[in-house]
Amino acid sequence: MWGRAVRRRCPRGLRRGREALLALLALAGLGALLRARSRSGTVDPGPPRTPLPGRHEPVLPRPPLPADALGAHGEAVRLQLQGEELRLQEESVKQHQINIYLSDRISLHRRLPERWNPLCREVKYDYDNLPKTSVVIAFYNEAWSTLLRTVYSVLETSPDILLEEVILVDDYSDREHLKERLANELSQLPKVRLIRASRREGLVRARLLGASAARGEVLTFLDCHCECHEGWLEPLLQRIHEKESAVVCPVIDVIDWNTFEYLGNSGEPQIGGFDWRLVFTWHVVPQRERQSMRSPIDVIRSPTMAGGLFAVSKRYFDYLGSYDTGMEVWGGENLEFSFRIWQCGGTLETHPCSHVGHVFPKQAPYSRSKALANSVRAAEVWMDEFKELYYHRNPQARLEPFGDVTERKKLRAKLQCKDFKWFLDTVYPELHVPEDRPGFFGMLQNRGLRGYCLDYNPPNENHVEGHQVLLYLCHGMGQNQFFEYTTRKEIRYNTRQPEACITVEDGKDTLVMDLCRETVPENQEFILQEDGTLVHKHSRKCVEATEKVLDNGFAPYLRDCTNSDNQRWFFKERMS
Ligand code: LR7
Ligand code: MN
Repeated sequence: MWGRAVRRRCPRGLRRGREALLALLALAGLGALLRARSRSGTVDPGPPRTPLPGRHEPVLPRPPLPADALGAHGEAVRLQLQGEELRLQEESVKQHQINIYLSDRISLHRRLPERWNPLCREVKYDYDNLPKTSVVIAFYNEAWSTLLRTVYSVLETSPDILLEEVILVDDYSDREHLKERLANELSQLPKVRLIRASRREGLVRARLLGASAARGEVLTFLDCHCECHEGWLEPLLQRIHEKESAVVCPVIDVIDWNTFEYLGNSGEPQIGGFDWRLVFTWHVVPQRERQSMRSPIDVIRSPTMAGGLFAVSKRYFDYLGSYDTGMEVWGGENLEFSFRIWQCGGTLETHPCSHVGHVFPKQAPYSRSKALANSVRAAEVWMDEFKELYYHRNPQARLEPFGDVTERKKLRAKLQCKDFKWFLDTVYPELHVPEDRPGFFGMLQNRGLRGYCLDYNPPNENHVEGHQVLLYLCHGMGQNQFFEYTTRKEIRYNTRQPEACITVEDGKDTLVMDLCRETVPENQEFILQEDGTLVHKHSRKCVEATEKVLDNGFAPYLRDCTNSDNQRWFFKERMS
């Protein structure tokens, strides 16, 4: 069974039960910090750890940290602040969407706790034969401590023998601390180079600037707010050594934007997918993939990647056409590259033994409006007729100017890449492919309550089911008002993953969402008649637009069939 995507953008209420305990711990940590300061000079290398057997020395050793350094082992920190300090913390969150006030107080050399499958410890690597890598990190206006922590973590976890260099690409940042001060700081570090863009390039062209300067055989891309786990690099390089056309991602662990807690997990990693709005999604590993793995620490094939963290042979990257340089700022390049890898003969994989933490910001710290045009470019070049499914669910996309993609189409022809149908059938068979029959998808409008459409707005992006379906003024933008009536007689809400179907629980009269099933349960079956009457098969009642109980909005309810216009519905693809 294709399981539910797990929410990565750290949910606020996720660990509410532990809140009190954590607050206490943070208090204790602060107290301890004060004590540590007064006992000046006390240092402690942290909890004893057996070194990884047979591993090579990193570029830089980790300096010992004060015994009570904040968050030194990836635990959550909550500073108890007041007045000016509290204001500064809030300001840092406003500016970076990350609690940089706290980050600045956490060591740049902290060591994350071991959170991988214990089998990973035992793996022996073929160091003498592994290719060397250039680590490329593009950044735009990143805070000092998150950027430097990324750099140090690479140097302190990557075996010297495998790391060619770290290339930082400044994508035309305008913050003062990233100018001379950064150049000076980095010039003290071994193997680190700094390249600056002369205008804002966006992450695609910024990464390519780095790639073109790279001397390593393998390119390893990272975001600029990452922390590498011990042993993260070997598995990536080993895999590319075995198979040059493998593009390999580490497991991306969450670092909380507010507490800097490392939420690494030694369980089975998740793989990437997408929904028909072309939004990236996470999934549990499907059974078929698990069965083909030779061990729990074998690579896991993944239909798509999140985008920021992966290793690829430089030669293979160039062969594949590197990136689409017509993509601006942020977004879309991850799906475009994923489709291209698979369709043009490569494989995209996640290695369970390679873990890298990533700070997921509270919300986007800069405008991401270019993502739409970027996604359209990906759809136009790689999705064939399936791009229509995307346009149906995102009508704005059809109007978006996306520039010229002839070169990319030529590349696809030159490499004789497979079509999107092959990709869906072979690489991502779990994704439901909508039928989108004319007249049976889009907004579901009511005839009596004019201008109102079925609308579903789940409070949590990755927990699609469970809430009531309502009625709002039709907006024609797809998304929450997009439904598909299938030949199986379901009303599917399939802009998101996992897909949800409208259902009515026994004895109830409200329409709610539940997961769609392999065989359609009776309470998810609706008959849309030619006159627009929408009959719930199990209860034999009609869906009627009515005023919402206990509220002044509107919602659909099951009522005895009366032939009124409020019981008639019709699909409309767009406003007109
Ligand atoms: O104009 C820009 N120039 C840049 O150099 C915009 C961004 N960047 C840099 C930026 O400083 C960062 O280092 O590019 C990197 C990625 O930008 P983020 O961190 O703002 O992106 P993100 O982590 O929110 O987004 C994910 O999706 C993006 C789609 O374009 C990229 O592929 C990111 O690399 C990717 N991040 C990850 O995969 C980490 C895990 C996130 C998830 C899921
Ligand atoms: Mn990022």
